[in-house]
Amino acid sequence: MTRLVTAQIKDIPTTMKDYDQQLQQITGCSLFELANYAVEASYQQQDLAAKKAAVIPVTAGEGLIEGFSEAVMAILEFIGFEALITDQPDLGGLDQAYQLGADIALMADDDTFLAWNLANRKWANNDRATAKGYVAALNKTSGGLTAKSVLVLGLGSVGVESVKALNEQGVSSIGVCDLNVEKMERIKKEFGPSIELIKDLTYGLQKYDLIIEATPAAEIIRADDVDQKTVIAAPGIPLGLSARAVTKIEQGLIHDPLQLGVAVMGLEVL
Ligand code: PYL
Repeated sequence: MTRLVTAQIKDIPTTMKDYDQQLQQITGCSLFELANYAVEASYQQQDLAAKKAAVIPVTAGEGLIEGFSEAVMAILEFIGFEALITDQPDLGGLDQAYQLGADIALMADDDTFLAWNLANRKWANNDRATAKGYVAALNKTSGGLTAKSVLVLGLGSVGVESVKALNEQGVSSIGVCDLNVEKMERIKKEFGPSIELIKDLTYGLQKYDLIIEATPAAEIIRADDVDQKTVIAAPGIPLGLSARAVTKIEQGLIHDPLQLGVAVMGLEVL
């Protein structure tokens, strides 16, 4: 997992409305609708208003990211939760969340970002939730994924979870591309004949129009690799497209640093 930096998230609290409008233009769905779709639920925003979500800053490892808790809180509030950030970090924060009657606690260290429903014990992991959110967004943007072909770039945990989610959606062929050939072979062993190993990225980008870009690499997708049919759902940080590729596919790109993953986590634990 690539660690976010403040510059990537500091504007989230003030730009949620614009973000949501842009998401609607691309996918036809708001953030809340996409999160519902991703978790196969039909919550109403008023269902969330009665739920208190506490974001607990975590100082372990590399420590706090300035603006991280604020961004997570803003996303949760935007989709309808009552949200707060605990004054105390770490276990003191968990204690405070419990004392304040929080229903849901969210906390992230360098490797894992979790949401935990303190009442019903439901649990969500950001990697899984992000994969589900981006597969839902790709689905809506491309008019459905059943019997389609999708290329997954990067087999870190979001990439692997994306393969699982695509498989559940009935995608007929899933291309996988990673620098580590053993990772690709493990996925092929687990998911069988629907998996195509793509060892040449340029070939893969020519063959597939629907792409999940889940790599930590910048500028691996160039303008020549995309056309008007290309749809890219890109949870990868930083974005793997060159500036010219972004301009060329216009309405065919879904990318954000946190919003989709956090919204899905929130609904997943209800
Ligand atoms: C959860 C994000 C999504 C992408 N990268 C992940 C990341 O940056 N993880 C690290 C989060 C650390 C948060 C820090 C804090 O401020 O509480 N411990």
